[in-house]
Amino acid sequence: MNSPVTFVQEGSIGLIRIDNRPVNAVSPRVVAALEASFAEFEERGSLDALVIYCAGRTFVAGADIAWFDSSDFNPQAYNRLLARIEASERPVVAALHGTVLGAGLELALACHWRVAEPGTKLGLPEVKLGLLPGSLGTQRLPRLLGAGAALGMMLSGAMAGVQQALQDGLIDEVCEGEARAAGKASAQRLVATRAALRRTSALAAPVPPDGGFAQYVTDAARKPQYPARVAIVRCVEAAVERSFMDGEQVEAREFATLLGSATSKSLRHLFFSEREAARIPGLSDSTAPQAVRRVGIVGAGTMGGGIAMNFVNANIPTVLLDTTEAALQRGLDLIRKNYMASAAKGKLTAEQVEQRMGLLTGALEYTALADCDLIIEAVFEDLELKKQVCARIGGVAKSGAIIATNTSTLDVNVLARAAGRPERVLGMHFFSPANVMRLLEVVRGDDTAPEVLATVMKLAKAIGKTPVVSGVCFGFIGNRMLEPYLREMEFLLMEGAEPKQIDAAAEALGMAMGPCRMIDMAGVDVGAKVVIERGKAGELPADPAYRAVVRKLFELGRYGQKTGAGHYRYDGRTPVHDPEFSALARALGDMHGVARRTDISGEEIVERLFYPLINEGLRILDEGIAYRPGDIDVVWTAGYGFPDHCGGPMFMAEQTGLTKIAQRLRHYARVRGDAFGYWTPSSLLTRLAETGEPLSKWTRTA
Ligand code: T1G
Repeated sequence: MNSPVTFVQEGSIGLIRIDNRPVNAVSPRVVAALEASFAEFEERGSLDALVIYCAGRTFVAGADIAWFDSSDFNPQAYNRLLARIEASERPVVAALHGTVLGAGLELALACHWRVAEPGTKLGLPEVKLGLLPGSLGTQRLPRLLGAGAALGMMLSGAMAGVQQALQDGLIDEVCEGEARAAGKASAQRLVATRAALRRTSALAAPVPPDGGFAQYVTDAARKPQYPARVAIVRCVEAAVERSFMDGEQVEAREFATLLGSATSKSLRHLFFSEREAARIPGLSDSTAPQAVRRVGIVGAGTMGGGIAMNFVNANIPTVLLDTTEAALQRGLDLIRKNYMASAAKGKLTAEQVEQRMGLLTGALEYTALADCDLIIEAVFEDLELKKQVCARIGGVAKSGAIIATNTSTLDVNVLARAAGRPERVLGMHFFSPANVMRLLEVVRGDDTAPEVLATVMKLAKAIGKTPVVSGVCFGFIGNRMLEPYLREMEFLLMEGAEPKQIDAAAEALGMAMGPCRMIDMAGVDVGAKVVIERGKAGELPADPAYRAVVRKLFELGRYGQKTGAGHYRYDGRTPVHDPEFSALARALGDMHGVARRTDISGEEIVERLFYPLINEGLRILDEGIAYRPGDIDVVWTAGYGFPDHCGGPMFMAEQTGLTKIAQRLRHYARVRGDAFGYWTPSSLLTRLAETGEPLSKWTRTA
């Protein structure tokens, strides 16, 4: 196997080339090979300088995240090598391109000169993994930028462009051509001018942030589930107040603690799960995604408009169709209004607004869709209407076009058949607001062709979405797991728990919003209609108490925020306890024979909300609706506000212990009865609990 690092000499300049695709991540092999190459430079005393550069798409984009979970992970060898590079008596130049991140930027900081290609981005994003820069970034960056700017960069994990980096002193030069050649020229110039070597670790003690660190610590401590933030502040404090060597000890200690933290393990799990979710099992490499140069959206409502914005933002010409001039104009006006709001916040320029609006074409006739490569229907959630729309799209779409439905509850196979070409049809379930929410459930129909799936998965990433493939079932992955979550919320309400108590328990776990507030915000009517339709279709448990609360609220016109009352009364958007609702919930409980209780604990609420949700997720895996547990975790963290510091419901289930979850489900079956199977452990849960096989290693065999 070729070495990931090679050394060559060109004239009096040594060059070290790192080539560890895809992103030149630092692994044990890279460290060892880098050490050997640097030793070769050190031994060749005749050389005047050294350039370190990377092959492929980017300079080192960080340490290999997978390495952190191995027993031999230790950044100390890499850190010692960085110290040797910095201590070199001859100039060492970092020649940068792509995304210079984490251990990659830390390598550059140990060099004496940094030259970057235009378009290069630089950052220390470790905080997004629940970590901190563990190769002296917390000590060198403040010495280069000052503590305030360094804290800004490390606490946000944001990347800086080359102009910002040049202005801040993070890099020394932006080159015209390739970094490698520019690096050599810079090295020759440093030698020719006998420039003094700037060792970052020896720079003057960095300036503390205005007002010191107290406010940074206060702000960072606001989210105790993310301990890396306080740790970063502590390390920068050490960089300001103590010697480099002392600061190095502080960083090493804080890094080691974070590496073993639940939060970091969760965030690292999600990092790989999001990328794994984009891979479709069994799809041969020869299945080439097709080009999507023009998109059509049918339905200019809130969803259709939001969906259209995703494509326009990605510079893809988009046709937005509705059946009346008024509806179409409303849709176009709403899109413009959204862009103007972004411009008002400085996120877009006026020119960019016009450029995006210029990519949008309004249409009233389906024939306007004839040259679209992808056509998405986003009309009202009604089966007959969607079938008609799919049929009309199928009647005009060019051969090879992909047809997608944005349905969140209807059977994609039925709509695929209505389109007349089921192999070209799949679901693209966007989440509202569609131009904001990252998650996209890509629903593969029974007949969806592999290249259609591959095309949409690739397109999803191009428009900044996080795609997850789901099979066809009610609610796909997310909404299907939401059902038992909301079912138990309602039973708890009928037993006497208050909305605030339930929401507080869910939010204490880390949910962005408790279930009662979430339903009030999404609209009680939206959920109620689905429950009523499913009831009519005989798809609900034969339990008259099932989702009795949402149906009653709908009947009373209490739709939530939009009508000023739902589970709460609303003062604007502020939820206020509403005794009327409490009385209503208790009356429903009495009517359905639900025993009233006053001993409902937060722990019980969490178990009853999340264990049935997890149980349903295991059914979804067992049925092949989702490919992997990590896919389900991505759905819930990217689309439902599940706390990423818990890694997602499946990751949390593994940390909790499947045996315990199975036991608690059986406990509730005993104390609450299980006439409708609400508490029956799924067969996969039972199997894994019995065998002890880790969920994270589970793959579907059948
Ligand atoms: N380790 C391992 N694999 C990585 C990786 C990494 N750091 N970064 C990317 N990959 C893989 C990724 O899994 C995918 O693999 C492929 O590269 C393309 O990635 C000691 C402790 C660089 C901006 O946090 O932000 O250094 O799926 O699909 O959208 O202080 O990847 O193809 O098999 O994301 O163009 C710090 C994480 C680490 C950067 C490219 N660095 N990566 O985005 O492609 S901790 C990071 C990213 C550290 C030191 C500390 C992005 C990217 P596959 P991709 P992309």
